[in-house]
Amino acid sequence: LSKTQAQDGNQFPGGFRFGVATASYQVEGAWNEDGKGENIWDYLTHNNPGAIDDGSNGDIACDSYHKTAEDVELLKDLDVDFYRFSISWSRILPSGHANYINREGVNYYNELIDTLIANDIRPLITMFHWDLPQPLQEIGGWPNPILADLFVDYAKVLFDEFGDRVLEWITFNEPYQICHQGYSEATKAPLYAQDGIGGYLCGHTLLLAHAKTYQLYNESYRETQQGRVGITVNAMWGEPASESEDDATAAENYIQFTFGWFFNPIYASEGDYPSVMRSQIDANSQAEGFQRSRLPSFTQEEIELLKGSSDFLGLNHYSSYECARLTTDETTPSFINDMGVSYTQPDTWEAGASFWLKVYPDGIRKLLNWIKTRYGNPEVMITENGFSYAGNEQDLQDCRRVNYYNVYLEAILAAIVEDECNVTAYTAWSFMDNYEWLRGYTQRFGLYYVDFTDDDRPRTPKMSSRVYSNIISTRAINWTYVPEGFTACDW
Ligand code: PNW
Repeated sequence: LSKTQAQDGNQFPGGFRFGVATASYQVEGAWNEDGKGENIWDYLTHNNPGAIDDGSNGDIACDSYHKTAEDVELLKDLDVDFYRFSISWSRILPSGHANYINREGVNYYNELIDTLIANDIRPLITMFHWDLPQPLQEIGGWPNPILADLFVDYAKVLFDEFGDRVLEWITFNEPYQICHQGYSEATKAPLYAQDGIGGYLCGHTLLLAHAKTYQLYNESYRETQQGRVGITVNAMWGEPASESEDDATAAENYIQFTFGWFFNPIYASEGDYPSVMRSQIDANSQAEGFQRSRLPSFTQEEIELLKGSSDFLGLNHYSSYECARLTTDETTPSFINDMGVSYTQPDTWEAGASFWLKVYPDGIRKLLNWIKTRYGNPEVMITENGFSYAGNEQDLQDCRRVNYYNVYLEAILAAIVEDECNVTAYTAWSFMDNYEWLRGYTQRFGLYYVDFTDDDRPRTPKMSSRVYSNIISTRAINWTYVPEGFTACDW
C-alpha cells in the first residue's frame, strides 16, 4: 500500500453518503435551560473541574442549542448528505425516567430535525453519546442491569416523538469508551476505577439495552416508520509488533477485546462474547479467587436476541496500534491482564494533538477487511474519523487535517473498490471544534473553527471544510485542489 491507495480518478460509488458528526454535550451548551436535567458530565465538570485539563465545562460549549439555523446553514454549505448528532437524555427526560417528558427539550430537537430535512439533510441520531442523567448514575449507572429497561423506555419516547421523520438511529456511541473508560479505567465520566469489573458489568447492560431497543423497533415501529437501527463501536486497528506468532495472536486478541466485545454478540455467527474473552477472563477470575467470572454470562435467549440486532455496523476509527504479547504475574483484576496485550504507536507515524492519534491509513483498510472476513461483509457506516490540532493553534490553513482526510478516504475507497468491502457512508469528526471531554477545549477536531473566547461562539471555515465539501461534490479525492482564500499545501 502506498500513499495513493485507490487508482487515480476512482470515485465513491453512486449511493455512497457523506456526513459530519457532533454530540450533545460537546456542542449544545444550555446545560440547565428549558427544563434540562443534570447529567454525569455536568456533574463531573462542576464538582471536579480539576479532572479536566483546562478546568472547563460544556455549560456553553458551541452554544448550538441557540444556533440551529446558523448551524444548518453551514451544513448546507458543506453539502453533506446527513448530519450525525446526539440527543441529550436529560433534556428529554430530566430525571432519566420516562414518567415526565420535557416538551421544551422535544421542541428543540423537532426544530433541528425539521430544519435539516427542509434543507435535504438527513438526521442520523445517536441516542446516547455519554451524557447519562445524573440520577441514573446515583443508582449505579450502567453496571446496574435495570438501566437496560430504562434505556428502552427512553428509546421508546424518541421513536414516538421523532421516528416519523428520523430514519436512522444509533443506540450507543462507543460502548468501550462508556464502559471501560467510565467504569474500569476512570478516563471518562463517572471516573470509576473498578478495573476488570465495572467495565464488563456496564458492557453487559449496554448490550442488552441495545438488543431490547432493536427488538422494540422491530415489534412496534419498523413497519410504520421504515427506518434502521444500529450501534457504533470505536476500533483501533491492531497491527502485530513483530513477525512472531505471539504478536499476531496479540493483535487479534486486541481487536477481539476492544471491538469483538461488542460486535461478536451481534455479528459473529455463533454470537455471544468472543471465545478468547470468555476463556481468558474466566481463567483469570478463577486464579484470583473469584467465585464467578468477572465477565457476566448471557442466557441462550439473550444470545439469540443479540444476534443480528443491528441494521448496519457503525464504525468510529481514528488510528492504529502495534500489539505485542503481555505476560505478567499481576493477580489484581485488570482488563489489560485479561487481554494479555501491550500496545504502542511508532514515532514514525505522524502525530495529532491527541496522544492516541497517529496517522496510519493502512489501518482502516485492514480493519474493514477484518470486518468483512469475520462478520460476513455486513454494511458498514463509518460514523467518525478525524484529526486533532492543539487548542491554542488558530489553524484555518489546516494542511495536516486535509492530508489526514485525503489519505484515510483513499484507503476507504480502495477497500470499497478493490477489496469489495461493503462501506456505504463516511462521517467526519467533527463538524466544528467542540468540548473534547477530559481534554476540555485544548484539542480541536473541527472542520469549522470555533472561537470559545467570544460570547457569540463564531464559526469560521477551515481549509479542510472546503476540501471536504469538494470531495462530497466531486465524489473523489483531489490532491491539487486549492480552495479560494487558502494557499496550496506542501505535500
Ligand atoms: C470519539 N481511540 O472518541 C468520540 O466519539 C467523540 O466524542 C470524541 O470527541 C472523538 O472521538 C475525539 O476524541 C474516541 O481510542 C475514543 O482511538 C477513543 C478513541 C478515539 C476516539
